[in-house]
Amino acid sequence: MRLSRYFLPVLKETPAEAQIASHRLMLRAGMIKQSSAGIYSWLPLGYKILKKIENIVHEEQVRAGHIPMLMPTLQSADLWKESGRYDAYGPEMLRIRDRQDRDMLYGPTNEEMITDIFRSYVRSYKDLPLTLYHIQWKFRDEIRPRFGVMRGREFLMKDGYTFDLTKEDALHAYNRHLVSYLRSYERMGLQAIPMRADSGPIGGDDTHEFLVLAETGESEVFYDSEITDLTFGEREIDYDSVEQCQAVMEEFTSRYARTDETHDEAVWADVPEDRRRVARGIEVGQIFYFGTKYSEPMGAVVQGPDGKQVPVHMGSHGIGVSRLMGAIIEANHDDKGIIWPEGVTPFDVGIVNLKSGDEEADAACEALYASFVKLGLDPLYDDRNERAGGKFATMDLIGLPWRITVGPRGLKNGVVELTSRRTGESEELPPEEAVAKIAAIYGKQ
Ligand code: P5A
Repeated sequence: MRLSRYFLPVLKETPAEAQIASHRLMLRAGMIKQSSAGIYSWLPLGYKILKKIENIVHEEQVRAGHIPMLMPTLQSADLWKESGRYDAYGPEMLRIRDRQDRDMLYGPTNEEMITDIFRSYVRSYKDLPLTLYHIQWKFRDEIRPRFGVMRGREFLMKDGYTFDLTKEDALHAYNRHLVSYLRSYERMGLQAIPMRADSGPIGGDDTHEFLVLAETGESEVFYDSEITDLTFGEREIDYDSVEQCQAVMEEFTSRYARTDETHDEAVWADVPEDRRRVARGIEVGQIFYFGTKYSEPMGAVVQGPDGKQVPVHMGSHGIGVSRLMGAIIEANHDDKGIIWPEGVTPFDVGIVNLKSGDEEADAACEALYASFVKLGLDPLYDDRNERAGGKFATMDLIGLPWRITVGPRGLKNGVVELTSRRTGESEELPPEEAVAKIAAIYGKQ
């Protein structure tokens, strides 16, 4: 993309309404525009990153054997009356009446709708296990929407639903989700710690939230510092293996890590004092096992091996896709702007032309641009007729991990400058070598 042809409405001033860095930076970098409280338009740059995050989530869900689909945003109230949650959900639910006077709602989650789909088609235990998921907009009329996309009213969620014959199988599905979530967050450059949590309006006994540590997080968390040494890394996991998924689950959840809702002073006292940490965190996902809470009242039953009809054991598992963007920025920024991890960067590399209009500089930039495109990479070329300072400020603000600076002086010596956004370190090298280096970073040799 050439910046002169893109739509990147960056703001020079710091927006007064934004209280935390990620919100400020998303507005300044022209990624989002508020349309009403807690509801945002995703401008091209923000949209591009949202799609990247979504894509990682999709890839990791499919890798775990889960099946993508899409349910509507608007739901009939009837299903929620069946499960008993229509009244229980309270004022967070946006209730709508259509022209036929039917009660509708904008879905805050989809347990009821998926249970209805399941009961319409699945009859036998032989069709289990089954995990269906979608990535769809949700609406929750939050009393205090704030911090930009972090606590929105309309937000994008990945929600997956598991159907199993037994509790044991459902707990394997739970563990499988935990593994797939650890992988997903790490690919986004985040450490998200599973913590024992409260199940709130979704229900059930077993639930973990995934928290990214950040001073601006809304949740207070208590954890054993040993937990932050754990990484999932490059391990290959067989998602069908109960033992392997359970081993990961145990490794990542055996140490003390809880949100304030489940914090227990008596158990906390057993953690060695020098390892006790109290901090704040951003909840970027939550997994639930709730047994037959929905399948029983809604009649989601299958014929078991003994011929008897039994309600299925269910779980639901969510990732806050749009919230993740805020969380990634909270964990990756400095006073100049955002620093995208390579896994979610909107463009792979920025090209800054120090002297647009200079024949040699223009030609060198074009050649770099063409080389990247040929390699299947996605460069952003700042070809605008602006002063160098402004171009650097924009690049730093939008936070591409790598920048190549091209100017007449360097070109005389046959070199361009390659700069890491994260470390600020630069090196001069011939253009082909800069391209090779970037290609290697993104695995595109
Ligand atoms: C799990 C999937 C559920 O709704 N039902 C389907 C279960 N869980 S949850 O914890 O309530 O939400 C899942 C994740 O969605 C994000 N989230 C939000 N993001 C932005 N703005 C909001 N107002 C908001 N509310 C929830 C969180 O990341 C949460 O973990």
